[in-house]
Amino acid sequence: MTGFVPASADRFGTAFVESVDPGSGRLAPRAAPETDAPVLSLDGDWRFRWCAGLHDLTDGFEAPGFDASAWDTLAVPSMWQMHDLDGAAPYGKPQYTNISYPFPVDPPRVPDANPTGEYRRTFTLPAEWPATGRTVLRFEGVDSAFAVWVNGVLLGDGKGSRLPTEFDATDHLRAGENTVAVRVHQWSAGSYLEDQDMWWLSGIFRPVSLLHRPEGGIEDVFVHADYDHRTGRGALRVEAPEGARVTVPELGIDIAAGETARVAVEPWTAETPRLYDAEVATATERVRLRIGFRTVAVEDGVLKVNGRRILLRGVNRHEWDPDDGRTLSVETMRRDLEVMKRHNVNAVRTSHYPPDRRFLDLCDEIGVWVIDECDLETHGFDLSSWRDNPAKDPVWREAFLDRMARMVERDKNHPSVIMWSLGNECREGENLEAMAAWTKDRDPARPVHYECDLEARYTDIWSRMYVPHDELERIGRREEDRCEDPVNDERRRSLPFILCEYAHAMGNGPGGLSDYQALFERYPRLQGGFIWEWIDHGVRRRTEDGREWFAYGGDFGEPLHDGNFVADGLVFPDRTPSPGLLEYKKVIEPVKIRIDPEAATVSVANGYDFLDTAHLRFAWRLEDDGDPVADGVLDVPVTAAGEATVADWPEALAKAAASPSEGERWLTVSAHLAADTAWGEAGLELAWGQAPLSAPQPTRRGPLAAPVQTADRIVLGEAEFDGRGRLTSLGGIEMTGPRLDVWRAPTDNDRVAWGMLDLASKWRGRGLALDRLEHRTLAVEAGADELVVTTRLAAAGADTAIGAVYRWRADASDRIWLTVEVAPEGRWEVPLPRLGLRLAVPKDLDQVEWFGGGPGEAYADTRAAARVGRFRSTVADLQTPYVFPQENGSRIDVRWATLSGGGRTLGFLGDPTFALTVRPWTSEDLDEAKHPHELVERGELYVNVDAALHGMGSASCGPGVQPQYQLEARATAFTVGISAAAGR
Ligand code: IPT
Repeated sequence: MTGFVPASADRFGTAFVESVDPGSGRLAPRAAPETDAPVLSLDGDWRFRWCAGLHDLTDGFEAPGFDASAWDTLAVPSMWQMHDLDGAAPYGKPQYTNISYPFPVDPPRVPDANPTGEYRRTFTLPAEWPATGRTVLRFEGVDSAFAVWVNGVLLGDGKGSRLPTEFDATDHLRAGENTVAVRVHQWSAGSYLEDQDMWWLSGIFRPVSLLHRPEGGIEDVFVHADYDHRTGRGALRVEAPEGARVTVPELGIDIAAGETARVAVEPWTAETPRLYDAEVATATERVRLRIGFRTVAVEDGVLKVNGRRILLRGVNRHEWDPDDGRTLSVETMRRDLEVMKRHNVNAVRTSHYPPDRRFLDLCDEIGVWVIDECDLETHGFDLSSWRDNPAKDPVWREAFLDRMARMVERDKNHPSVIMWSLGNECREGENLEAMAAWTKDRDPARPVHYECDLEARYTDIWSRMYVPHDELERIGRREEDRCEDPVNDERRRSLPFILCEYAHAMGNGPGGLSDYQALFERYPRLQGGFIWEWIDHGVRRRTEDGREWFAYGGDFGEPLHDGNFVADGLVFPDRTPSPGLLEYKKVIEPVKIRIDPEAATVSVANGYDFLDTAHLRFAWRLEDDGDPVADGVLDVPVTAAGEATVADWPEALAKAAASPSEGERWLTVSAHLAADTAWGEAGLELAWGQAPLSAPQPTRRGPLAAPVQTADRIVLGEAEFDGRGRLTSLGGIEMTGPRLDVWRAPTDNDRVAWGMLDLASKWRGRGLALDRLEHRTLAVEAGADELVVTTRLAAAGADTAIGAVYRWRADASDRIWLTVEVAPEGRWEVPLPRLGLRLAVPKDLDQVEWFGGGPGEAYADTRAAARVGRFRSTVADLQTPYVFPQENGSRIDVRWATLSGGGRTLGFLGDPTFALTVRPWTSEDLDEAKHPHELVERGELYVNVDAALHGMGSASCGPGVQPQYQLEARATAFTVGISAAAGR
């Protein structure tokens, strides 16, 4: 490491802003553990002035006598662009870009329009503040460059937004009242290193504090707490100032700093986050530590913790709050971890910067594996072929090293941190290699990660993003394409592999998770991955009449933006789980339950890496057509991690299963938390399995009725048709349709495809124009026992078409049966969005009940979480409010469904199943809308009864829909029964 530059008075203004130096006047980075030395928080209201640029600064604002009483007040921590966005937005607005820098790429220069915040506050040094020792001013995070004065004296300046900075304020403090002034610039040379895919926001956004540093105190500690799984013993050694003692009362440890104690311990893992309270003390200071014993190693080509292979069921987590931006409360951090753990997530990559340090305390306590990633991304240089990329320019070397050191030193004592990541998307360069070398030297006990080290020359694990399934399988077999250099090839082939990003959770999807997980479970080399990403970064707004909505790129009038690409998380901006998270939970469930009806057994495979199943309770439930028949508990012998057990059905289950079934019978076995944990309450379901115990019920069909034709209509059983063969009512319920429909409001995965013509554009293209098909009736024929309506669907200008023949029959059950024979004509080179029927029905039929897959939405490649059962919902609750409106809400494998209300019921019966959506708006409305609050309910409900839908895939960033989930356009037929009554 190069040294830290001393402060000098001319280091502010342009020279400072555009300097590649990471800062001046700063103290060396350190862990700064919790201490008994006095601490004074400087969070709260500060005086604030927003300036348009460096030409607009306030002279002398740092002087103690300066009168700032007319200035605004602004909360510290906060981000200034997040203020009053529905009102005057006094400090500018957020801007979102993904890869592009939002300013001309001319490093290290930044625009003249460089919004700057001037902050001031006074504070009173408590009377008991020690007169000896030093006093340090600590900033946990300031975006992006800042200079600091105490009582009018410049202490120094800093860059590196998501990293801590400390200044020594001792010589400039006085007893009683003091003034601290901070000038923060939105743009700086540092911005070139902070091109993460997120909103550009500024300010003192993490806490600020004043720390007393006693003489002979503990400036820093470095805990080395290994675990030897062969002996069950931990080895503890703490680097601390000479003379310090280290005590761990629970373990009877009392050693000097630098000494090693070896004792039997319970190891720390993400599944068993066992922490030991420890203290490191000198005569003048005591610091508190929470120690977790664990050993991370790459052995035999596999990443192991405590001697066992781990499987990362991870998410990429940006820090986001829809009201406050990247300023997060501890409650929000805890909530993130609770929601993750409740959904079986066990790992976080802190994309793409170190999080608020308190988040890592919670990771230690609650238990997740963390890849701690440095605050570094230069992605925007990609757009100019990586010319002048700071990663390979020696001028930037110190800035790179500085960032890494500040992260590693701050976070080195966290057991949850199992890997250091150099950053994201900076391509390759010597500065990255230097970071890796420094890190390995400083902390040899953790592997180094960096995705753009393509031949894994300086990383310890091979990492990629968005790899398609087939290539991943080759990597799993260690049969990947060769590196150019044979030496690199051999080494890389020996490394474990992770997907630091995969399955882009933008909008509806991601599809194909089950298939990824199957590969992770099959090949030891594939150690899992991290979904992109945890949360939609939507900004909460309100309409004038008070309705909530979430803004994305472009909603603030940004001249350059990347639209809703910022909304690609597993939870919505308000942190409610999306269907994607529920799917992920099922796919990564820690135990796999398989029911064998023939053998009358349940097998439980324990997929935890460390935990046995003692913390789980198993339950069974038998249902006929979704109606409860019997339930009970299942005794499953405690099963060790990685082992499987087969349990016989209990007597009560065997007996109930042998009773005659009323309808389709399903057995569900589920695993629940036996007792409360830090993140979930007793009873929380973590895994389940299902099996049918009887075949689907055949539908009853009576003798067929004959169509009766009058002058202007046709009557068939309960159904009435107009002269052109269109159904107008059934059992007195008026309706429009059903008619063949193939359109869906394109999903983000249909729409966005970097560099390729996206599917939605092909669907809309002139050759197909599936969004504007016209229906033409070719013939209406009333036969002896059926009405046959022959039609053709085609769009103006298009030479492709779909032939559709509707065969209507009525049986004695008052049900009408519709079989649609579909025959695409012309050249079809792309899959269909969907294939099904659409009809409009009265608005009051808004209570939906179905027997089939549920409770949530599910599509061909996102269906793991859909279980077979009986579900009820209002139409409103069937909708998934994706931040950008798109196809959503389809229920899969529906055997039957009813829509009721106003004393009437409309029933649909599958042959054998269909997919169902019910909406108060049309697919075209969904397609048109840019935000959910723009959708206006129409006067009727729109029902889609679908034979099939094209899968979701992950093409918004990554591979598209796998072949087995594509909806091929080909000749086919499907049947549905409709009645103005409930039931079968
Ligand atoms: C990848 C980025 O690493 C991540 O930050 C995010 O932008 C993601 O894409 C898409 O949401 S990089 C991409 C070019 C593969």
